[in-house]
Amino acid sequence: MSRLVVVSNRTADPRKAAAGGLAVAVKESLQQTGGLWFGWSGKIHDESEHDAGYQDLRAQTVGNVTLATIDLSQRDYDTYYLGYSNDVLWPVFHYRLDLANFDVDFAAGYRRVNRLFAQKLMPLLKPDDLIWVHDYHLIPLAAELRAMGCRNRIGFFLHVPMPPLEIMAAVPEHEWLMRSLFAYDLVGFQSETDVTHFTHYVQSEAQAEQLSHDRLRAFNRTLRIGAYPIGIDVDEVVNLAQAKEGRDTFERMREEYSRRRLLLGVDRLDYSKGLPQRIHAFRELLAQYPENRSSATLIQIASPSREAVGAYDDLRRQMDSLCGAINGDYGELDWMPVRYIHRNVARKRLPGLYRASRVALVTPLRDGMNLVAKEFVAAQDPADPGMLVLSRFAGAAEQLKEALMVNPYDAHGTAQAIQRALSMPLEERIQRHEALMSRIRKHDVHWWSSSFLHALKHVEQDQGLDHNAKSGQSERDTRA
Ligand code: GDG
Repeated sequence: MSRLVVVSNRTADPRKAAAGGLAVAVKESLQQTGGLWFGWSGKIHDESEHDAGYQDLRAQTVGNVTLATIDLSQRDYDTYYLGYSNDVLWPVFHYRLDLANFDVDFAAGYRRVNRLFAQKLMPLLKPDDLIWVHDYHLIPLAAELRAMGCRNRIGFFLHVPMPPLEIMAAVPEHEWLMRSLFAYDLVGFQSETDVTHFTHYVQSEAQAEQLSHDRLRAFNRTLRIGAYPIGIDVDEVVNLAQAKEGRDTFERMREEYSRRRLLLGVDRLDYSKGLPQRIHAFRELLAQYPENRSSATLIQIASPSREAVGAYDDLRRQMDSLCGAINGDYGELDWMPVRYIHRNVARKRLPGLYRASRVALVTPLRDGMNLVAKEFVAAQDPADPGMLVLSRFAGAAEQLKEALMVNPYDAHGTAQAIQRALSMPLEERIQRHEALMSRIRKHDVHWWSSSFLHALKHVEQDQGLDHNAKSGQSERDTRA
């Protein structure tokens, strides 16, 4: 059996409780075959880049998995990570051109670190390794590896949305980025909408030929594409909801809110998640349906994220002010409409909190998938389930049709849906929950990684690798 090599911006220790979907999925697939997980250590080398050894690879073996990491210099961190990844690609891929900061130094840093990753990874590879690269930080990695002679099967999964052509084309390096994807053998997206956007882009901009529903030919290469919606580890969430910490949290919340109806939001504090719009919608609920005053409470957990990027600071201030205003305007001596928690909550406590909530508000303005929506459904009591209010702009909306779907920009319509969720009869809640749960179970995280890896193993490898490697190289040299 081929060894699996996973490459992502950051790695995680397989012995520790996983922090989220990617870590769970990667850990499990790596442990099955044994493998290598390569990425940035999370450490910044603050000395001069010319100091010997700062880019040395550190390897640590845990069971049958090797974690191999490198540090980044301050300049690489500023340009590749904060700059191009999180100040260009993240906003653009979430349709926020207004927040993108197109700086040529960022693009150069992004190329430099992708090349560095390839240089450090290349000597570790064996000929029949299967390589799986994750997310927007590493789009050009396969092209860099091919330029160094790598002929392995390489797959790529994009966790964030693929924007439409008109948005993608605003990135100065869009052609290079999209061409780089053709150095992979398989590119996976979260949703059919993402696949459609990518197909439309390469057909219009690169005269790609669609050979079949999942094969595209352009830049002298054939690429397999597909939608592989990421799932969750359902049993893990169900078990955590029933374990001690889960039950304690559930009971404490039910007691604390015995006279109230609890609504819940759990997100990283990120502008893609639609948090200010959610507070507006909740305010609208209190205005339109006064029976919720003194009765409905929204707990909004917003875990700190990317605080070194300016747009996140603005969002933090905006949330502080919106939550302060709604509590000031509507709060009573014994009731506050919003409990806003700008801290991380322990993973073991989340399922109990999900289960104690009547309604979850998962209303991103744009999201690749959104795992919180699936976790909330999995944690519910099937005999008395809470209801999911879901943005039509989350990737999860393609699968979770029985949620109450909303347009998060429409505060009035969202408030109506929240009211409907709060007053939904038990029978309807049970029916919707059953349908949602069966879909979440069928397409869980194990299905996700095994179906992607199965497709990658069986993809017919294109023979045009050398040509692609050369064209990738010359393009890079002229632009670097
Ligand atoms: C990207 C894409 C895609 C949240 N707050 C806390 C906490 N969380 C956990 C949740 C969930 C995870 O973090 C968040 O996952 P999402 O899918 O909602 O969002 P992103 O982080 O933006 O992830 C996204 C995902 O990649 C996977 O492909 O779905 O679209 O943007 O698991 O439970 N966990 C803990 N404390 C918190 O306060 N412990």
